[in-house]
Amino acid sequence: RGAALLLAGLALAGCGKQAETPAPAPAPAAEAPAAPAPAPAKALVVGTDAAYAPFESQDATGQIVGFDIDVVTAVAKSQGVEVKFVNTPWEGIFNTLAQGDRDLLVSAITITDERKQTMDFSDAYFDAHQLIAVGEKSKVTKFDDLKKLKVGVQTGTTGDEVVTKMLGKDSTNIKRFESTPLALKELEAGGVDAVVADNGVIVNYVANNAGSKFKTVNDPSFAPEQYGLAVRKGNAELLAKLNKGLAAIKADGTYDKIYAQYFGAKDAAPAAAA
Ligand code: LYS
Repeated sequence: RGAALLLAGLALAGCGKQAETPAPAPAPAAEAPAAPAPAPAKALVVGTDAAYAPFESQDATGQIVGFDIDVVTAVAKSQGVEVKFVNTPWEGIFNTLAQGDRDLLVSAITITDERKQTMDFSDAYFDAHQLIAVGEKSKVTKFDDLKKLKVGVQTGTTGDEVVTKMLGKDSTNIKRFESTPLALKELEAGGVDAVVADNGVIVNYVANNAGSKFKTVNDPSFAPEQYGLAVRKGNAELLAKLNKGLAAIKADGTYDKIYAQYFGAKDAAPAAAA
């Protein structure tokens, strides 16, 4: 009798085991394709390093805002395309474009011959130049005065380039930061004597951080720079659209409106024409 119970138990256990491994449920039949209405065009993915106010930054709610964002949004609207902005760290931003993770980049990117080797640029949409930020009591009056000082820059920027040229490639006095605000924070903390970065972002920082006690120093040796939208090398179709859009928003006053919102009214000179 004991053996019979044992057998019964084994049989049950066997059943249980079987029940534990049911055959996989058949996958639900694929939905029949929807009516052949044209699918809405996929939004262009726009990479931007949102740590560069007033060009691109995150507001209190985490939304990406700024001059660059408004310009690209207006360009896209004029061309009837959707855009989606994705916060993308500066270091590696060009790779995200090359690899196809982003369709275009807007990030206060200076058009340079070196970058043109690996990407294509739209017509210029903004004029810029380097600017020096120093403590308000600093004796620095020109770029040359930085030669023996500790200088903060954002890695891989045109600011990094000019400072590297001035101080020498192997200078241990160059402190490289992931973002320009971090470099400026370090200037505030006294860890560097100066920061060299784009004029717009330095002027904005000084204006919004009264406690920073900085002054700015310009130098005639700083070359004029121009920002462009970057697309993958050879993406002529998108490039043409962007240039058409830029021309349209410049022609209809949209660009000037956006510009005035961030930088005040432009002077009468038709300098906006790229
Ligand atoms: N315009 C400079 C450059 O292209 C600085 C860009 C930094 C953007 N976060 O190198």
